Amino acid sequence: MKTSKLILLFYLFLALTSQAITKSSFLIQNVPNRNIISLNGKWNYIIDPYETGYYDYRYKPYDESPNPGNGAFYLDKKQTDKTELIEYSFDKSPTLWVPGDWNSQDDKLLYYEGTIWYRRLFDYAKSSPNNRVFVHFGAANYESDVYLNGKKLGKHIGGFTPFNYEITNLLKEKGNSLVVKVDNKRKREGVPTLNTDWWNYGGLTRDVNLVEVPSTFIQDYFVQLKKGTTNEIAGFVQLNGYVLQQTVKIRIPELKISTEVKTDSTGKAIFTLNPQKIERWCPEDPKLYQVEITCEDNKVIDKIGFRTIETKGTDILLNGKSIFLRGICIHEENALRGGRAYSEQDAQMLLNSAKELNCNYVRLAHYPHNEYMIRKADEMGIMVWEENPVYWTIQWDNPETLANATQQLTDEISRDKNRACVIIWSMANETPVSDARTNFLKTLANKARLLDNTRLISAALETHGNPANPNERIVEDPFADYVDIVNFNEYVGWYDGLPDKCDNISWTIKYNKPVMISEFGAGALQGLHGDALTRWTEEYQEDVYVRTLKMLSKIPQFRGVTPWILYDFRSPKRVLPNIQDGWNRKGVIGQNGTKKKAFYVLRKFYDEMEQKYTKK
Ligand code: GCB
Repeated sequence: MKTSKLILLFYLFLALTSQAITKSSFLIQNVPNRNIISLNGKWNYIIDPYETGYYDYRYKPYDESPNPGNGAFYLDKKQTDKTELIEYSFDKSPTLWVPGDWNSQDDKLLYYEGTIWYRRLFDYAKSSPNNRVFVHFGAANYESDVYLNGKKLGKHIGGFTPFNYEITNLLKEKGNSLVVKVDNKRKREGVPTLNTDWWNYGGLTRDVNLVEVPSTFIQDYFVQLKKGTTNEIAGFVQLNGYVLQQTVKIRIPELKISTEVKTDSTGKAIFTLNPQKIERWCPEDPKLYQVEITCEDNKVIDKIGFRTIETKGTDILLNGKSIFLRGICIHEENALRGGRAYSEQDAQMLLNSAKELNCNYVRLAHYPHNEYMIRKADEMGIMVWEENPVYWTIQWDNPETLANATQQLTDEISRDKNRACVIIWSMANETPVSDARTNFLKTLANKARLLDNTRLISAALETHGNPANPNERIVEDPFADYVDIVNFNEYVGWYDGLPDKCDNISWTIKYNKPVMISEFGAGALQGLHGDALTRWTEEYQEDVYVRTLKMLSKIPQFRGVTPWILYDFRSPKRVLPNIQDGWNRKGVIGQNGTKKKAFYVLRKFYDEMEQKYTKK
């Protein structure tokens, strides 16, 4: 093609993308390994509980008005003329650290639920004039409106998934103003909804990066073992840009294997690789291979592990071998800091604690955690359950709520589909049985299977009793028919009777599937001691652990457990003075990092289970 034609095409493409600029319709895969400039650091902020910077006095959003005037905060207006009325100033406002929740950074924001405006100024020189630039947010809780240099880039809903916008045409070399309105008000129709048992941390809670890519670039790819095979690597590559039909090369140097495929008119190509012998990823040897994907102007490198995960009858098979999942639930929180976990160090700390328990598995509750967690787990050989924030009572009949939950699930899978450690996509937690609920969850499960058929589907279900037999617990939920592993939460000994009740419980579980217990536990204030019948003592919690593990071990299909929870965590629902003080105390490790007695009970149990399963 002649250069002049190419240039024409390029400008045509630019015109098209600038029109579509308010849509964040796709995610860029593997941002950490791209050409990125971090926008982490101090951002000016304005607390705006009445959303004065967003709505005019008739409550019309400024960004729907052709002449927003001086009130719209996103315009980031400066007082240059002393007669002009401007009632805000980012320049004179304090700063918050990004990434990070706002609640733990300033006492007066601890309970704040509402809007805060963030602004960050930056200069940017592209390394090549034809390159494209995106701004990428790891997550912002819950709703965010993003503006660059006074123009709206888009709105994102959902507190735990990434989003990006192209800013190529708005970017200046000097003095860019990136403004984000973040609103963490809980909403009835939201996902999650009004009621949760965790802290509603607001803000730009994860990394913010500028990503520079060539005009046509490798936007996405999927590289995993093909379902049902042990040595066939299969997947797709997706290009984005103006020359969509290209030759793409996929190479795994250590396996001495590569292939070349042609992308179609939509920029997509599927491929397979048949290496002679793959060292498969497993907790004992979390082997990751360097994978290189190259198109004309772009090369992306990732580290990817290959393993199979499937169920057979009541067994869970990792690489064909029956396993027991020695797990623990984790919230995305650093208890020592009392705030959202967001860094590689936080991930390392949390997963180290799980390793100390001799875990080979973690349940990342109750929403997608940051990417550091997943990548660390991949490196450390810890299998992962990821969860969509469909928690307790969602508006099952609201199509917008379903669309929202589906989008969050899609983005979670999109981000983490290349991580071998992820073995389970969980659709929901403790949702009340009804037709509307089951249809909602079925739609999600179908979507997850469509996007990724290489992993297992589950959900944390509930149990019910038998009026005729107080010692019988029944697991019977129509959604259990649609999952690969039956998981349920139970609190015998804490919400349901005293610890010795565990000794007499019998479980009725009719499914011929592996069974895991996604939660059990009891509250204990670290350092509070007494007899085993005194609530909130470490001894009470210890007793619940001893008896529960005995009780669960009698279930023939028992293949794993994730007690609730690794660390104490903040929850505004937990108000008991001198005991809870705003913290859920079910951690096996306290708020100060000290292990409780139950920690050692669990550790011992896991050592025994490891022995038992290595002998198998
Ligand atoms: C549950 C929930 C979890 C709570 C926990 C508790 O069943 O799934 O989010 O924090 O119980 O402590 O009551």
